[in-house]
Amino acid sequence: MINCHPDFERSARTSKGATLRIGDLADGMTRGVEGIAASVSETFMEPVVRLGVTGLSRAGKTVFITSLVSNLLDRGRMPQLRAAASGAIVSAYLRPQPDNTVPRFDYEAHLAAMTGSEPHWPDSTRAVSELRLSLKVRPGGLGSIFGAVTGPRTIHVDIVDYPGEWLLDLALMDKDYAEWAADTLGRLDQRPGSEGFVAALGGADPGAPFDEATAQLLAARFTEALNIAREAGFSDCTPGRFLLPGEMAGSPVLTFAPLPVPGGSTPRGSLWREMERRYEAYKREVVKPFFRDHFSRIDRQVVLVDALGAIHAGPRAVEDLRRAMTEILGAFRPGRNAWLTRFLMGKRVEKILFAATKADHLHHSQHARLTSIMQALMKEARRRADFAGAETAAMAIAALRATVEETREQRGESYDCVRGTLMSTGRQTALYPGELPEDPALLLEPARDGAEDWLDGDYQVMHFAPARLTLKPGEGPPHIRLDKAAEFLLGDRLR
Ligand SMILES: Nc1nc2c(ncn2[C@@H]2O[C@H](COP(=O)(O)OP(=O)(O)OP(=O)(O)O)[C@@H](O)[C@H]2O)c(=O)[nH]1
Ligand SMILES: [Mg+2]
Repeated sequence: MINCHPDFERSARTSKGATLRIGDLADGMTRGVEGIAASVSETFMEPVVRLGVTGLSRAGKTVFITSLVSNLLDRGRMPQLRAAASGAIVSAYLRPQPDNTVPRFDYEAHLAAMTGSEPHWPDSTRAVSELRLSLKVRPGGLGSIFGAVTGPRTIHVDIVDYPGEWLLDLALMDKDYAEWAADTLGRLDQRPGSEGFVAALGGADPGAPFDEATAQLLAARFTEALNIAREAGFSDCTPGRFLLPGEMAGSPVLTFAPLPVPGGSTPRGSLWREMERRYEAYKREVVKPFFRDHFSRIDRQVVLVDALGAIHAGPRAVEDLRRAMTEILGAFRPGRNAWLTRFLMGKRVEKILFAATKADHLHHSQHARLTSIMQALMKEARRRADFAGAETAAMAIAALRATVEETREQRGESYDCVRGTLMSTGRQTALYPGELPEDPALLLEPARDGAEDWLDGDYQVMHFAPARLTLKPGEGPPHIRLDKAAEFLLGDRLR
């Protein structure tokens, strides 16, 4: 199935209910006022499309946004974006974003990293950020009579980058502390890295009086376990802020861990009760505000998925990814829960693109297979979540193409390789990445059945450095199908 031919240099194995409470009402009212303000500015002024970009950590969000913006500013490599090809987009420029308290997406620094004289991947980003790209569009394109009469209009695209882990936290809203703790503890032995947490659990009595030192030790070991599982390729590593604490690091909302219900009772003042209180505070003070302030305002969404990374990590990681994707896409189901419905006030995401990133790790002859895997993962999610009219699509893309293709002959057989600069050695190397199965079920079924390893072989993880570029005027960085992704996400608003 997924074999790596031994004759080619292998890459380094760096593995890897509905009760309405006063608080809900108040939240809903705040959102209401904001919602009205937003639609007024849209009606009387210039239209705004809010594009959410999410994905689990290292999925490729920063590279995607940087390359998308650069390729919208200089549209020479965007033939599949119809408004770019027809000349309907007259100009594009960056403008100050509307949200004053959200960090600006550091476009210039990320672009300099990717396209400088010593190109390197941008640093990991750990929080929500935003960038406004404004496009002057002539309806109908160049030479259109309509366009000539009405003149170009301006459309603002507000791009919001936020961690997919924060969407996964939505599942916590449906669970009380005892349920969440039981689920999380039940998963520990399926994952690497939980030994330290299990040892700390062994030394703690959930029914004993609360003390801060024990809480901190348990939270630290639990966080460590989540980070190791994430590194090993597991997707659902909630609560999301434990991986990405930002300025909340060390605060009580992030100093809890799952504990078994103590035998008999959960006395007042016990460790268990305080952990329960902090878990509920996390839901109320961390999860809800994100959905109210950011999620509820998104019009279009792209969910980036490092499917190849999970396949490299093995069947358990693929099964975990499948579940995480179902959860993530479940957040977009209208009526997902009562408080979220109130935040949304009838608004819904109009389009959802589910994109496998880093497709430049594969020869194009395998891209259709990667797309099929994404479609199969999305179909799973669809079975559970009716997106109520939202248009959905699955694609395989590379936001920044770091490889070139090369077919090599070896003992009478030809192999479709990719060539690039390996991060580990700094050397130009051609690699045969192995072959994805034509039928995605050959990956998803063993994963679901709990297989530990791929039966027929292995799939090699590879890390290429970005290539040194000499960009011609009017051209953005090289990519694979970024124009098609942009057409799906924004095309209808640019005509
Ligand atoms: N070859 C290749 N690698 C990519 C591409 N996009 C991302 N990567 C790799 O994936 C890594 C993560 O990309 P980022 O864009 O930083 O991912 P992210 O989702 O923003 O990650 P966090 O900020 O840590 O959540 C990069 O450092 C690259 O190694 C791509 O188009 N091609
Ligand atoms: Mg990032």
